[in-house]
Amino acid sequence: MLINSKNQIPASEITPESVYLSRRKFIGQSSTAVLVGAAATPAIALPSGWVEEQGYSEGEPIGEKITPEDIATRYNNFYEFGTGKEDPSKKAHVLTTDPWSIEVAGEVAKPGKMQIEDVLKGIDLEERIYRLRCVEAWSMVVPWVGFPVKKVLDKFEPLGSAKYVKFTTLYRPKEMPGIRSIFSSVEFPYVEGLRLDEANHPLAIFAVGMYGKILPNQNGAPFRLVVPWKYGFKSIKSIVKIELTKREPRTTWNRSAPHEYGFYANVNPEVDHPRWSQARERRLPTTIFGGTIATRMFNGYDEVASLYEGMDLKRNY
Ligand SMILES: Nc1nc2c(c(=O)[nH]1)N[C@H]1C(S)=C(S)[C@@H](COP(=O)(O)O)O[C@H]1N2
Ligand SMILES: [Mo]
Repeated sequence: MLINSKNQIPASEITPESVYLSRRKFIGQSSTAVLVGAAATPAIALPSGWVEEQGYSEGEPIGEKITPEDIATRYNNFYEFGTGKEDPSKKAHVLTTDPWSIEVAGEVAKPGKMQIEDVLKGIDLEERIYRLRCVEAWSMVVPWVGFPVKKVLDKFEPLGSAKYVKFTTLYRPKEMPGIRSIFSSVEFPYVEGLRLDEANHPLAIFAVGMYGKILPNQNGAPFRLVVPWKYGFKSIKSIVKIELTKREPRTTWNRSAPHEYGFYANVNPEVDHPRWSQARERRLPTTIFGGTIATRMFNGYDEVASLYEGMDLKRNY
């Protein structure tokens, strides 16, 4: 299993010498890790040397290597910045991510809007090495820094009536040229959703970093979803709103082409996209020989299968 939650950041490794990575910092204190965004304390992310010490090997299954960082940060899908794979890395640097607030609404006992620093207060950061399988039939292996989605949801106390979670990306045309473009193929703001029990599964995380650093804008800074057993489009970036709902939310790709992109979007080699096979994938970086590997049910994360017991996954694609 591609998961490496052993790598919680030990407080003892958080030293003053920690590297400056951005204006935001991750601070570990006893059992807490706090993301602080104060102009007065321009600072770090993770302890210096932490990434190197991990070696990125323990959590890796045999034969699967971490995708080089420069590929994971330059080959992106983030349509708010354009539809080209290199558009996000070229254009997302203008995005302002500090300050950043997240609104939690709907079927919760404690709705409200919080600064990201407060949302993350008291939550431990972990490294999770996950496969990312795009519906376009390419994949990567990415070391995320994040924490279970459940930890955030629980703070707002979901009610018994909450059955789904709807996530919304920032809508800021001034900083997002893809939104202004007449060529855009989807509607904005980008919206995604999960069933509440899917969101509460321990493999579903919010990421605030990758490769031991603060999340680059093109990868969804400062706060994005990562659901490794589903096609990449479910892993919505730069989230500003989380809504607990009674009914299945209408999601961006499902709205734009319902027969091609379902609400569930579980990785499934047996259910082809109407225009191409999903049986195999190109693991990036692809060699000049262009080989592919077999795609696995749930992207290899079999432990989620019980979430779908009794469901026809061909119909609920
Ligand atoms: N807001 C938003 N989130 C998004 C997308 C997008 O266009 N807009 N693209 C999705 C798709 S199709 C994929 S494959 C992943 C890619 O994540 P990465 O660029 O970090 O690899 O982000 C997903 N999240
Ligand atoms: Mo994707």
